[in-house]
Amino acid sequence: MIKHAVKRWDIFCKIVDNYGDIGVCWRLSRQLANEHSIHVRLIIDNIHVAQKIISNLDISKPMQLINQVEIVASACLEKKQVNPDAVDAVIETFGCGLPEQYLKQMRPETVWINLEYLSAEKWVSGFHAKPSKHPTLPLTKYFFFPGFDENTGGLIREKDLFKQPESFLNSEETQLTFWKKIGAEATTDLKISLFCYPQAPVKKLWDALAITSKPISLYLPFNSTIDELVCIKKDFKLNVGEILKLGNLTIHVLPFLSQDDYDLLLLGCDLNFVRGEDSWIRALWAGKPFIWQPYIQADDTHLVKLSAFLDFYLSKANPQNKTLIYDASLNWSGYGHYQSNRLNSDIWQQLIDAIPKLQRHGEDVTRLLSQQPDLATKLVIFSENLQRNQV
Ligand code: TRH
Repeated sequence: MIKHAVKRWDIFCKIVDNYGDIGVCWRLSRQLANEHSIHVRLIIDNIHVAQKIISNLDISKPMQLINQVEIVASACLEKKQVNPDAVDAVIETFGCGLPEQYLKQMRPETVWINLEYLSAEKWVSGFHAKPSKHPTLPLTKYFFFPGFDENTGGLIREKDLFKQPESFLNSEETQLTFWKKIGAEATTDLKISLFCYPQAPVKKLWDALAITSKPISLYLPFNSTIDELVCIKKDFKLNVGEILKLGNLTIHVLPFLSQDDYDLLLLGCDLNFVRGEDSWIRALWAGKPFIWQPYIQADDTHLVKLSAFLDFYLSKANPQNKTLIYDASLNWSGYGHYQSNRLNSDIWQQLIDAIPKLQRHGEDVTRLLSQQPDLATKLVIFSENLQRNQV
């Protein structure tokens, strides 16, 4: 049992693909355990993928305590080593479903919440915190929607999040140590990080960056989409540690970083390309200009999500910044669809030139959002209110 823990929560994580599911669950679990003194049991279906994010995870151990979080391989459920007897709240993430046996053992008073995907769409606040009764068992599940306005579940944000940038950005020595640690040289180049899905027009971006007037270093943390992404030459492969020169652009292939180091990379760069859910929000907290690529969905649903976010993010931006970020984002995500009416070959050059102005805008949005309560805090309050029947 974790020291001083008064409540016990089970968080279920199903890894669909990529790293977002476990990325979000791991951040949330750590925060609940460390800031809210909750004994969190994180139950993961694919411990091998989880190891990418929780680097000190020992895959030979079905149960282990890391950073005050008890990590459990879901195989333990089958062996009936895990049950909801003494659990106060059960968090099902992204509609992953709960095992039948576990569900049958749940007490009616146990709080059951489904943590949904993040979206800035307007309908989210209307659906946040709504209940749904189980068709046969005496249980009610509540839908908790993260979001950008006060009437949603908020965004994941740790208590000390903004202390880190200060100490990182104010110390040259800390920065030097960081770049060395991740296998990159410190440079005075303009710095860009790149994490995207293979559909992004990477080659077009690189071609444009190669002929900019400024030297640019682009940092590419190694991940499973790199081979599909890189189509510069036939049969070309990029390996960790490799440095590739294309005109004024230097591409550094980094290892896949720990979550904490990835956050620092976002902070250390002048512009970040991010994707999915978790890196998106970390880019927002870094306060640097960023281009977000949503997870690609059928019927271009991701473009609806993208537009909703841009409407929010750019609502107070000046007209030039607004047009620029909108066009760059649609180019990046809607490649093929928006090419004819939106594509402007100078867009990436314009984006580079606008970085200082975009940064000021990014900082304003970050400041505004950081005044709202964070997701973990809202989740804890919501769960306590449910226990007292006050929702
Ligand atoms: O990996 P993703 O594409 O995850 C996606 C989304 O969450 C999507 O909504 C979901 O449906 C799908 O998964 C299943 O992108 P995301 O959300 O940014 O998650 C990446 C995680 O990996 C995030 O926690 C940051 C972390 N990361 C590192 O720890 N080190 C790295 O070097 C990099 C590049 C990322």
